[in-house]
Amino acid sequence: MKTAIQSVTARRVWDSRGRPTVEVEIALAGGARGRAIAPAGASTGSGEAVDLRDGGAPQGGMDVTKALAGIAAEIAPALAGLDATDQSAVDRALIDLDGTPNKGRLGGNALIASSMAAAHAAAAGVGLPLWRYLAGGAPGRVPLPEIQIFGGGAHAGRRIDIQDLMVIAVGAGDFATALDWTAEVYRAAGKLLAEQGKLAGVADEGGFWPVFSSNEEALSTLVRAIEQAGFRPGEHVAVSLDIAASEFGENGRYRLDRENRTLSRDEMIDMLLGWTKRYPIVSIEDPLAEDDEAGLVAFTKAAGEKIQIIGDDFLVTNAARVRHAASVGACNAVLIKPNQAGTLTETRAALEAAREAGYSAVVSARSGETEDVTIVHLAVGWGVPQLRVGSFTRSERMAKWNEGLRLSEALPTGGALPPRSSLPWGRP
Ligand code: 2PG
Ligand code: MG
Repeated sequence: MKTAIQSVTARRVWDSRGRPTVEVEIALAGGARGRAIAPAGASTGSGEAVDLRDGGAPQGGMDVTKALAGIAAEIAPALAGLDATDQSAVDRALIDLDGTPNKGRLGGNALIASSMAAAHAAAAGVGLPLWRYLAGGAPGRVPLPEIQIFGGGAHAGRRIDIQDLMVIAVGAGDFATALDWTAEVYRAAGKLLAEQGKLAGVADEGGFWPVFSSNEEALSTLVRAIEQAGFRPGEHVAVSLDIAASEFGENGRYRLDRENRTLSRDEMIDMLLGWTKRYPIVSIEDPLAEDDEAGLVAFTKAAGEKIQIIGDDFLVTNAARVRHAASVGACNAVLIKPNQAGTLTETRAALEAAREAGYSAVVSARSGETEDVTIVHLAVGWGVPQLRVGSFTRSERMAKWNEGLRLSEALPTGGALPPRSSLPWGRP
């Protein structure tokens, strides 16, 4: 069988934070090869698959030699001979071999790189680009980009409490235009900050790291940047936030260091609802902490008709969690991060659970990334309507946007974005 796995090899490569990570390369009997690199989060949910890192002093404890050793000693022999086109069999073998609920024994990093490399090899083995292989006959479609302009939280020295201030070019008709508009907003934002003397650096995902005195100042500056770039806020370009509230909230209390105050759950919800009234916000991710289901339910009840409410730390790309969230009415969209799940099969299951629940979905990169563009193919092949990969600078981010441009040329639908009516803010 040409698509039987012949060899699995791993190498240590480096991510966008200069930390070691895992690359897996799989060769098939017929000669086809595929490879993939594990990304890494910094503001992680407690329920996600955990990476296997060496600990100790070298590389700040982040080295991956144990993960590589596990691939050579256990994963390679277990996958040998399996049909790479049978993704669920490959992933089942990985899950069984690891044997832990959080994939901590062999490492989520070892598992996701292996799982994605198998998909790349399988696609090459049957002579298809990855997106088309994953689409399985469906037409595929480019996703609407969600792009970071300002970074904060754990990705920017906690200079502001909230983690990501992003834009979505809701008025753009095609992928390339969405990127053009975002580039203009990014440039305008940088100019504004420089004029105000507030430009402190660049956050982990490439967005500006500003010196703001409050979280809301970041929001109003972003809206001004949209205007100065020549767009109508909310109509052409809208605002999207990742609050990443698990980073500063626990037991229904939310500590805003920047503003030197602590909010109750209800005060946190009121603050966010106030923002949604004053600013053209179409989407908010992790508005409350992962341990605050009651808060997420209350916020979804109050704002879910109008805006997209994404569960990241709360849902961790887990189908069972998505089903539970739908049963209690928490969130209305799921972030899809393959390395939170640990295998492509489980990632896909979370997406299917979202579809069954009527939830929207956003494929997302991590704050630690590489040149690997697998997630763009997942979004296109699986028909996920939105894609988020950080800012509009730095090549680990631009590699994904540029791949989206290439796929726009290859797709039957070209660069056409999902119809507005299929997105949460376009529903009647
Ligand atoms: C998030 C991600 C991406 P990290 O919180 O959504 O911004 O961050 O990869 O650090 O978890
Ligand atoms: Mg998040």
